Amino acid sequence: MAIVTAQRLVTIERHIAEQEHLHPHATGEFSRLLRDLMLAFRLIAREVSRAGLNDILGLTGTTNVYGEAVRKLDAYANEVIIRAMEAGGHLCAMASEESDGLIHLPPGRPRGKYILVFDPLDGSSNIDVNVTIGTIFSIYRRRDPSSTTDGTLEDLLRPGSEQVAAGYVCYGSSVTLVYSTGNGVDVFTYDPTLGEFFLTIEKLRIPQRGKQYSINEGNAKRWAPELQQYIDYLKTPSADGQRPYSLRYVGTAVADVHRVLHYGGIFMYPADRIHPSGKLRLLYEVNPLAFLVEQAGGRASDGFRRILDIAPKELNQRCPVFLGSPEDVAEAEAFLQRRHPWQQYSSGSSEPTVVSV
Ligand code: AHM
Ligand code: MG
Repeated sequence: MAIVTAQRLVTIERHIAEQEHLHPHATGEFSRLLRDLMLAFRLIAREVSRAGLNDILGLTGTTNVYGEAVRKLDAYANEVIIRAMEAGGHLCAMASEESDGLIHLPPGRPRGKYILVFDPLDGSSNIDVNVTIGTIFSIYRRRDPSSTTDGTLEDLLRPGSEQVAAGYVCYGSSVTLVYSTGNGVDVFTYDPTLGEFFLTIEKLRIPQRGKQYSINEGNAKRWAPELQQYIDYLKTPSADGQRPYSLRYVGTAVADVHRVLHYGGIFMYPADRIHPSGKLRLLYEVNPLAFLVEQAGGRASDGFRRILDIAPKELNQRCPVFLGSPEDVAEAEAFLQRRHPWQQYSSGSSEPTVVSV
């Protein structure tokens, strides 16, 4: 089945303008914010595609051919987003996984009503080996929209259900932008020769169930027994052919979730004995990805509750993650909460047998 569903030739600019017209009272501020963000993504995409060349082109000294200081790619991405967004007048606050605390906006510029939270380059361990990495972003409206002062920490510490938009850019075999303003999920593919993102999938829907699971299985010995049992279940062949599932794990959340959004299945970064809240950060990574998954018809949970309902207490808070096809995530929850009928059976044999008690 062809993945591309868009029938119209629509650039991201036109798409943003069309969305704005759906809201007769829109001031254009949100659209301008998105356009500034797209510029930052274009700049990062350009640099990511040249990542491996820095050494041989002699760009790892103090300055590059343009006379600019050369930075590590994640620091570069962080700086580009801050520079593209800080003076636009649309934001009152920003926070990044790469920066400590709130990012201060320059003095003497107007403050807008939006807040931007981002992970500039997700999948840092994959940067140097040409494996897919991503940028994740999330946009909130400030608590008091009439205020003209800097946003505060309280403006940022909000449940993910209050996001007005979220998305990511996936720097893979092509560059893809996936985003939602709460009206479904649209996918754009970047043409580097034109510098344009074109709509390639309109209103992406995640399959109800998949056949792939995604988790760092190297941590298995540290997991709760309920999770070990769930993964064991996924690997046990079933009579209907639905199982065993295949394992896919890139180690870049953006890439793993991107695949799950298209093919279905489940992505997990659970708690374990060493990491009681998992590894991924609620504000920077988990909430935007959870928002997209729900907008595509999927489910996002920490194993016991809906992720988008969690009220964060601090910027760097971590959160266990189970997200993807609704049936798969509901099944994982049933295992973790000891509600799954299979738990009455022993694991380890291809045909479940009743455990004797
Ligand atoms: P990062 O923000 O330092 O890149 O870490 C987050 C990444 C996620 O993209 C990915 O899902 C996870 O770390 C992989 O972690 P692990 O190597 O423990 O499997
Ligand atoms: Mg990250």
